[in-house]
Amino acid sequence: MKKRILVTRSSMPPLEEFVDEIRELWETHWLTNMGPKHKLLQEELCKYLGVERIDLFTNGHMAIELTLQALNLQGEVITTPFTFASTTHAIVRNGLTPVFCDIDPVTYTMDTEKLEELITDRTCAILPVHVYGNVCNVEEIERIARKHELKVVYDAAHTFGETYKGKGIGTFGDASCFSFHATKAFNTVEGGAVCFRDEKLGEILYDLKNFGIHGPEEVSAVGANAKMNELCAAMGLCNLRHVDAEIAKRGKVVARYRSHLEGVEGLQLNAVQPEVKPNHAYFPVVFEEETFGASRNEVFAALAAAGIGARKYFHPLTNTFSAFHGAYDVSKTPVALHVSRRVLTLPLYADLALEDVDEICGIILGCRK
Ligand code: T4K
Repeated sequence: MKKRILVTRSSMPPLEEFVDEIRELWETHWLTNMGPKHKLLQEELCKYLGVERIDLFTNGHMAIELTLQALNLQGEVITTPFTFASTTHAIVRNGLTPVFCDIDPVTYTMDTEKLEELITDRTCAILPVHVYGNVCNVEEIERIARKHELKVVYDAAHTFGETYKGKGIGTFGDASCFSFHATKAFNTVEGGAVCFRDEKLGEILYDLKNFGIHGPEEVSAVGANAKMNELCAAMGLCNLRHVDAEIAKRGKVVARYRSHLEGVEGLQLNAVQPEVKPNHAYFPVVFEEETFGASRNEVFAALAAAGIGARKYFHPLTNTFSAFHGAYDVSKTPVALHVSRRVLTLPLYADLALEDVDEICGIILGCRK
């Protein structure tokens, strides 16, 4: 059966608004390489995200990969395997060694109780993930990083617009890397950004995203091409005007899911973090077969049969990818393994009809034996 409801659907501005936004590009012929739209989006995002410094990239992955390169790291980076391929790939593609810390069973973010024991004299950085928009234990990570003089780079791909204790989420760590992919709460079609503390780091990042070109006659680093183009920046400028409304609509969808699923035995819904202003990026549910009466895979199949495309974000764990040829011992991250075998991310986007949520929940609850 053809899927009628997918796990998400890109937010898009009214077509006329986008056409108006890009009209001047047809006059100037300036399409990329840090043009006026790029500059304006940077300024607008600094205000919206409550950060001082930001740079834009082609995508969230290059934001992470080039940040690690810019920090000139060597050795081991402590991270979590309960994430998208990008996080671990960014480490490995920099010639660094990922060391996997287990996750907290409630927030699915790095379990800071297990972090310090993984630090060795080869550790250079920590790369925690605010997975599903759940904010990591930033205070404890900061304390441990300071004590051991480690860099902290957050994978903030899922946390656009969130605040923790009133502070923009991009203000934590040495850098925070956002994704503006089409599937995210805020998108620039493809895109990403790095918020950073140190101006020097920003200067290096700026060069690295443009081949390492430092001046008209100087190439001082082996960079990549990771510049956000003007059409993507224009999409960002339009989407930014609507993002609060889109997030509010997502919040209504989440509330409807909770009205059906909260308190059902054997289901663990995503944590509500009282000090976080959420962006409702994802709606993950963990299914405990013994108490719920159906497994994650059974629910997944029942939804698929009804044309509903839930996703197993994040399964498999990155430390089990065949790309790594068994290099990592998954038994060291048992909580992550437990969650990844049981989690299903339910459809969530601004215009998802509440009646569709009712139907999805009906199918889920109907799976119980
Ligand atoms: N770190 C983390 C923790 C991440 O989750 C990600 C990306 C990154 C880093 C890297 O950021 P980017 O380099 O991607 O900016 C999707 C996204 O491609 C990816 O951005 C995202 N995480 C990941 C969790 O999900 P897929 O393979 O599941 O995408 P796909 O093509 O199956 O799309 C999912 C659904 O979204 C579709 O069923 C329908 C909808 N959709 C998709 C596209 C492409 C749209 O409505 N419009 C679209 O244009 O990876």
